[in-house]
Amino acid sequence: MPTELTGLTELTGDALRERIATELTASRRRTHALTTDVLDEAELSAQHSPLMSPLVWDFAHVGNQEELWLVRDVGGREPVRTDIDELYDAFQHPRTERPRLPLLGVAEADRYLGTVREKAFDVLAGAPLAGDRLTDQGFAFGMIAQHEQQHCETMLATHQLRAGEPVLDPPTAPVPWAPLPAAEVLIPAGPFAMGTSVEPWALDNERPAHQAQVAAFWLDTAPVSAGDYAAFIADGGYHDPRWWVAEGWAHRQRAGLQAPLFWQRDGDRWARRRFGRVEPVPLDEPVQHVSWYEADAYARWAGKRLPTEAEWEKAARYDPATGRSRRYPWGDADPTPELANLGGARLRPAAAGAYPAGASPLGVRQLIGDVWEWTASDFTGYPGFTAFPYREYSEVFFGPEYKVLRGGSWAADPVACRGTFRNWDYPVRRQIFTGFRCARDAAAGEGA
Ligand code: AVJ
Ligand code: FE
Repeated sequence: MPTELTGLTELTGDALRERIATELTASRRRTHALTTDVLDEAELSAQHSPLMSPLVWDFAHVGNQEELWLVRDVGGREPVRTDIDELYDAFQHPRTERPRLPLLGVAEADRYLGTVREKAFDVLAGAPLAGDRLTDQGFAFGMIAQHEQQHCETMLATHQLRAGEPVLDPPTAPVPWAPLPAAEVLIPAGPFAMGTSVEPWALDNERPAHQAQVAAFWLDTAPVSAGDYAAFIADGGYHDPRWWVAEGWAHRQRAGLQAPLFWQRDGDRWARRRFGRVEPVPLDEPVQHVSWYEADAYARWAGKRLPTEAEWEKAARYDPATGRSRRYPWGDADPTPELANLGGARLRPAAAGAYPAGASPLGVRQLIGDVWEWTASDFTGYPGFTAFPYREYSEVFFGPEYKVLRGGSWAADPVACRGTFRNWDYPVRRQIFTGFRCARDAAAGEGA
């Protein structure tokens, strides 16, 4: 029977409280860096795309979720204010409607976030860190830190859609890189432990650990590059219905898709707009801003297919030497800047082939960080799934309308990214930081 990780060191007591405080503080620093530090009231209140909320909505929403779960639920404290709960409930108002809501102004929202945070820290000082699912190892605090970081990634997608002068400045320090030993890696057949029952801050849809079976398959060593994707375009890929599933072809025609979002022709080359600057598309970088339909069409053109979610996770976590599933491709240790491109500062993926130290035991690179990877799978609950702590985090999205994305992008924070983490979106979506890699069946006798 395949097993899950055992190498995790559990934090307890003051060390855990300190870790929680660090994560909460880091997420708030990032929230401010994407809002009040760089944009004025008008820009923060504007809707930069009908797909996105005004940034002031995300800003107050993260504070409201913190109030609901940490101040009221875990802390049992008096509400800070209940009159705004409805405004910041994502299920009450679709994103298109949010700019017309009587939202808090920036200064008032900032004060609200500060008041809630002060109370949350007060709750943290005395909260039980064990006893039930919400308190065990500080789960609710971990959930709220992840929630804020997830909204920071969403806010970066809004920044990318925003027209106007650039306001974000990335560092340019080089990243570790080494040539790929081979273009594909053979993943052997057999069962492995998928999902988790022991990762303290894993969300409901990652649970429980269960045995999954995959046949032997080949997986691309690195995500598909912009250069490879440009070859698909040059070969007429957007004009050949053979490569597209029926709904994808209909969508490609209706939406007039010609290339990834943010790409434009520049003579015989491709340029892209990235956070307000136009630059040549770096051909060695993983392609970004493609829909599931485009990824699926590319894979068929290449004589391949998208990996299933189980295939992706086996490639990312399975250690053939021990039979154990790891937390990350490189092992059980938390991500570092040498292992993966996470955290959002770089504003771009690293070249395909980067982070050799972050490779999986079988040698697959960049499974964590750089780009979210579309998988072939619909978003569903694992066997034994129970919604926790609220159905609207995951369960209401289960079904065939959503495709699963894995691995986290350069914009995902380490606290919201791990080998078991599952993201999902509609197959037409391209504003998120998404790419993909391809898989293909192994021949009889290969990897058996
Ligand atoms: C997991 C990224 C799909 O943004 O809709 C944020 C995360 N859930 N607030 C989303 C989330 C509630 C979610 N995704
Ligand atoms: Fe949210």
